[in-house]
Amino acid sequence: MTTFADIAPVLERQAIELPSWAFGNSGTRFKVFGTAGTPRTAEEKIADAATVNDYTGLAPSVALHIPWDLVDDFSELRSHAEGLGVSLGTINSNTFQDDRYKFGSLAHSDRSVRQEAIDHHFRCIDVMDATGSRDLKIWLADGSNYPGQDSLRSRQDHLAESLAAIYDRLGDDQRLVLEYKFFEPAFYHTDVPDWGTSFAQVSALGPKAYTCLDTGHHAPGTNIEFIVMQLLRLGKLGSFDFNSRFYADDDLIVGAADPFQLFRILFEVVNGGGLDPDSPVAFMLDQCHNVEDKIPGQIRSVLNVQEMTARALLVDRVALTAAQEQHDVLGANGILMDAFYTDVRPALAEWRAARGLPADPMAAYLASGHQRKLAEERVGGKQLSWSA
Ligand code: PSV
Ligand code: MN
Repeated sequence: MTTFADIAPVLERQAIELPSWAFGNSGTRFKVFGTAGTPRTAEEKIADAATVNDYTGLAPSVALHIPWDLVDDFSELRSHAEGLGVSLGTINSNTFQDDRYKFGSLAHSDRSVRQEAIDHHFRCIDVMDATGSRDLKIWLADGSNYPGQDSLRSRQDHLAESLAAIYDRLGDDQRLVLEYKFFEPAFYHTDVPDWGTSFAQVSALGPKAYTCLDTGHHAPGTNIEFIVMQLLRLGKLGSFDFNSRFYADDDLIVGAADPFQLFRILFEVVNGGGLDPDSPVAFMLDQCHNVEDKIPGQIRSVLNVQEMTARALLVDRVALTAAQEQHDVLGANGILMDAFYTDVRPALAEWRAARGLPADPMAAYLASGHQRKLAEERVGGKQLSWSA
C-alpha cells in the first residue's frame, strides 16, 4: 500500500511552468473575446502568473514567447518576476507570424530565410542569457499544403543544418527542446510532425537537445503515454506542453477533456523517473482561455496536474508488478484503476493548509475579489492577446 505520506516528498518538489500567453486574450479565427482585467504588458502577465503561484504553490516560473513578450530590458523583467516570487522560464521562439516565413523558417528552401530564422533564435538565446532561462523551445509551423509543393527530404536536411547552428550557440547550461505537431497550420505535411522526427533531429544535435511533447499535438486515439515511456527510456523527454483537446489543437485546460489520459501519462512519467530530483523533464502548460477567466483557468490547470500526479504516485507498484508477473490481467488493471479512482482532494487540501496555502485555491481566489480589482485597475492601454 502506498500512502499519501509516502508520496508527499514528490509533491513537494512539483513545479509547473505557466505560459505568459495564457493571461492574454485569445480565441479562434472566428473571434477573440476581450476580458476585463486582461494584462496590457509583459509585466502584468507575469504578475498574473505570480498570483497563480501565490494561491497554489505549484507554479514558480513563467515561460515567455518572443516577440510576444519583447521588452527593452530583460534583466529588469527578470527582477520584476523575482520580486513577485517567480522566475522566468522557457523562452519560446516564434517563426510563425511573419510574412517572410510563409513557406517555412528553419526548413525553408531559401538559405537567406533560414538564416533570418536562425538569427531570431540567436536573439532568443540572448534573451535567455538575460533572463537566466535554461530552455529554448522551438515549435515550427513549417510544412506544405500540397503533395509535390516542396521536397520533403531537402527540407529535413535544411532543418538539421539550421538546428545545428542554433545548438552551437547554446551556453553550457542551456538546452534546446524541439516540439512536434502532426498538422496545422500546414495541412499536407509538417516538417516536425511526430516524436520520431523530433527524436531523430535532437539526437543528431547532442546531449543538450531534447523533445517537447505537447499533449494536444497527436491524432485522436494516439497512445500518448507510450510515447512518454519511450522518450523517457531514451533519455530525450525534455518537456511537456500540457493542455486538453477534444478535436484538434484545442489548448483547453489540462485534464478537462480526459483526466484518465492525464493520469496514464503521469503514471508513465513516475515510472520513467520523470519526477525524480535529477529529472530532465520540465512541466509546462500551453493553454489559452478563450471564454473562462484566465487566472482561475490556470489555477484549475495546475491543480488538475497535481491531482493526477498524486493519483499516479499512489499506484501500488509492488502489487502491480506481482500481478503483471502472474499475468493477472484484470488484477493488474484493477490496481491501476484503484489509484485512478482515489479522491486525493481532501488529502491535498490538508497538505496545502499545512504549508500556509489556501486549502481550496479556486474558492480562495474567487472570494478574494482579485479579479474585480484587476478589472478596476487595468483600464486604458491595449489588452494583450495571442500576438506581439
Ligand atoms: C503550437 O501549436 C504551440 O503548441 C507551440 O508550443 C506554440 O509556441 C504555442 O502553441 C503557442 O500557443
Ligand atoms: Mn505547444
